[in-house]
Amino acid sequence: MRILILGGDGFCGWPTSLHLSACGHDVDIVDNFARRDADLELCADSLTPIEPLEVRRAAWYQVTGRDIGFHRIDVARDYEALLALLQDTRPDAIVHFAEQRAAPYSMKSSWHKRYTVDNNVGSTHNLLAAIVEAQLDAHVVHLGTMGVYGYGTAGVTLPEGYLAVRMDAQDGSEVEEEILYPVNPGSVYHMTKTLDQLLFAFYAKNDELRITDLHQGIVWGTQTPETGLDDRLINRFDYDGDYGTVLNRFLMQAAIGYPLTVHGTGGQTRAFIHIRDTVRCVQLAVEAPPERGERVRIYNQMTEVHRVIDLAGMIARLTGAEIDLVGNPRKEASHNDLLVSNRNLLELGLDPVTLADDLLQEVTGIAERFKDRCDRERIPCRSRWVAEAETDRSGLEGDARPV
Ligand code: NAD
Ligand code: USQ
Repeated sequence: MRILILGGDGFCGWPTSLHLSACGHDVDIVDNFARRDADLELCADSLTPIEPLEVRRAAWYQVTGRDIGFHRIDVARDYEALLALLQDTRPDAIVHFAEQRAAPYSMKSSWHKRYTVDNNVGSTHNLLAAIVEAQLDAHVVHLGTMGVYGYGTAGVTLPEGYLAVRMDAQDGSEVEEEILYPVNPGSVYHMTKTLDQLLFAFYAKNDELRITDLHQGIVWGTQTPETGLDDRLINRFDYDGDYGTVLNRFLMQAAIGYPLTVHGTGGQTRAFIHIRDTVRCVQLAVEAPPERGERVRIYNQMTEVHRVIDLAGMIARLTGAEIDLVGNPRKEASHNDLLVSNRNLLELGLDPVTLADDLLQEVTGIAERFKDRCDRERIPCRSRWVAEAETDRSGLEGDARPV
């Protein structure tokens, strides 16, 4: 298959590009390096030393003899370039990772809120409109989030995207319908993913676009079999207070002897998946496309559910790290239950990597190896969901990214 990977230079996109290329597909990456720019803005860097994309692509060619194409396009803003690329390459599938994905980053200031909405909703809508204009029958595989559902399931197992509801009709009969599961986003970032869902539902209905939306949990781990082939292919590892996600942050904190930063009581329960399973799930979804005219397929892309405090406990037991219960910068429930169905991907053949299999190897393999690259100043989460004081707006006017 010919596959475009939008956002193919990112944490999930890069290993997915390599994996799909290794599976024999013809892969082209589209990226505007917004994520690398955010590192500069935040004075943060990946714990792992990631190479420029040109070096990554050359290394992949050297190691495997396989070429991965690249097109520098801002999917949210360069509509004409995106359209021309679709018309030119006519891909069979398009994997869409090209969004601003950090909840804390999306809550930093009004600039970051507006950027996240414009970028994410703009990217998704440009892609859908361009597919229609190019008269293309490409299957769109989008990376969504478990966070569209919210995390309070009141003892109910979260279904995969749709909820069966019964309503009373005027004639006294009962009508049953399946609707999109009611959304309950917890950040501006998560809200953009709920807006994406509506765009997908409309274009699947109106234009019969073939779309799979993967509601992914928190991704942990770093390497995949392909990124491990050569140091120049290494994947990024975010640990800073904006982009670092909880489990990878704890792994790195344990490696450098920094007390594990549990927000509040740590009763927050979330869904997790290892990066090796992310790339495999995307492959499974790409290779099993829906029919034209089908409603959007929604899969819950997660493999395990854990409370934050339990994760901290597990890592503390493995490494002797201390646990620090810090004030929660977010507006979120202090504890919740979470039950999730992930039957669809299991039925397609997913065989999950579990924390029990891989946690220690991840601490010693990556966090320990690169711990000297860590800047401790970047660890605290400084982005607040609700402003404590008036936001400093200096330098945030217009479209310029704050520096
Ligand atoms: P990332 O920030 O590492 O990668 C995103 C990539 O998209 C970056 O390379 C960035 O430069 C690019 N990009 C952003 N806006 C773009 C635009 N307008 N035009 C072109 N390129 C653009 O993020 P990630 O962790 O790889 O996440 C990828 C996707 O998966 C996101 O949509 C995210 O919401 C979703 N997801 C991630 C996680 C996670 O834990 N990392 C969990 C669930 C869902
Ligand atoms: N948390 C801590 N300590 C930390 C960091 C986070 O206790 O040092 C807590 C947070 O308060 C939150 C939970 O851990 O309760 C998860 O936070 P996170 O930063 O690991 O994940 P989140 O903000 O939800 O976002 C990440 C990805 C996002 C993806 C989402 C999937 O950045 O792209 O959509 O996970 S999900 O959480 O399932 O919605």
